[in-house]
Amino acid sequence: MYFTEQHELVRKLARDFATKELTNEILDEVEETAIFPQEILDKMAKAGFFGIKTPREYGGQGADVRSYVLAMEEIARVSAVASLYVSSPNSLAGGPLLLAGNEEQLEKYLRPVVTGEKILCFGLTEPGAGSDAGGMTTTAVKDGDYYILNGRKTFITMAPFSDYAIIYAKTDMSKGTHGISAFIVDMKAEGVSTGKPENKMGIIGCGTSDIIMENVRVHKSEMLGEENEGFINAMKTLDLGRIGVASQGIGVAQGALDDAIAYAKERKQFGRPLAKFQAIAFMIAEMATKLEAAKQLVYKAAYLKDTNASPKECSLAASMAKYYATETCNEICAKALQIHGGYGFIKEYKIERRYRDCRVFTIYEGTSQVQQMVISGSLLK
Ligand code: COS
Repeated sequence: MYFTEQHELVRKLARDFATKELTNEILDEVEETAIFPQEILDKMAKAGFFGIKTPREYGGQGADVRSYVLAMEEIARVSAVASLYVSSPNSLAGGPLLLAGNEEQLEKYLRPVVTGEKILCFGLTEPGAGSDAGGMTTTAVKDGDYYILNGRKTFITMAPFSDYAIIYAKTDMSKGTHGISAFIVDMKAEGVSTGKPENKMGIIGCGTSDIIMENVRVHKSEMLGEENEGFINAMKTLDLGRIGVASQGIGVAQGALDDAIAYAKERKQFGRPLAKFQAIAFMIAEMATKLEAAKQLVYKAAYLKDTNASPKECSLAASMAKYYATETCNEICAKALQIHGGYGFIKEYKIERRYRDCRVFTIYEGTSQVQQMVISGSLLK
């Protein structure tokens, strides 16, 4: 309903890429080593996955949000961690630049992100400011043509190997969310360091760490957008980011449902396949129905963005999509694992990894409770 033939071609391209390149052997190795192969990243860049929505003038594909959603869904269906490498350049790295970057910044930072030559991470969260993003304490104090940044960002995806970070910092402590600005910080600049990569439950193969800034001098030309407009930049970025996480949710859930159906047809107990037991068949019916509902929410949110619906409508739809798709994904993965019985609990079966990977979907880029705040806030104004 929401897609054209062109969109279906994008889906096919992403599905073919995922099934051909993201083999079980490679994904098992990623789990063991916690390193994602550069060779696959190079192929992803070449296939255009890092700039799906980026305009062609900056090296991207110039496609729309629905194309992004379909690519994310198909890649996440095979590997959640691989889909994170697609979402980052399109969303949390590319998003703030496309929203507020000037021509020079777009050439310098966006183009190499799209080609895969550089990695840029998104530094919003702090140890004391997670859901309350506006409560950040990182400061940027003006000193001539420079700003001096001090503070600590936490849980930053890709920080351990990023070339640059978009850092949100307070430029006016008295103005709350209206006193926050965005800066592009060189991760090799004096005073920047990263914490140790976190030992995570899932999404293994994409490092996450703190970014620590001690008297880091950032030239005023590296400010992204206007002074004190950073919070709005972060929120608008997350409006798209949340559609990306929702797409990961429907992709991983589809993979889990596929696994559950295959296993239920093959595994025999009491002399017949599990699929012949109504308890299992009805579980599968419920999983499939909820997944379809989640997909419709995600596709609608993308469609609204593509058709320039009002920012409020887009924001509401993105939060509903993320909330429902990621909660549903967790439910579907738990049920798919249950259908696998004891085999679901061992690493040999893919469902074990999907179950761990999707746990973060209801947490990162705004918890389910933050989505409920956005949804209820829009309805109860
Ligand atoms: N688009 C444009 N503007 C937005 C916006 C959006 N999506 N969301 C908020 N704003 C604006 C508001 O309109 C408001 O402007 P005014 O003061 O002029 O009315 C301003 O930003 C502040 O918004 P609000 O008062 O709602 O801010 P809060 O401090 O109450 O925080 C939440 C709102 C909780 C929604 C926000 O802090 C949030 O999203 N937190 C989660 C952060 C997150 O997702 N972290 C994950 C990081 S990436 S892994």
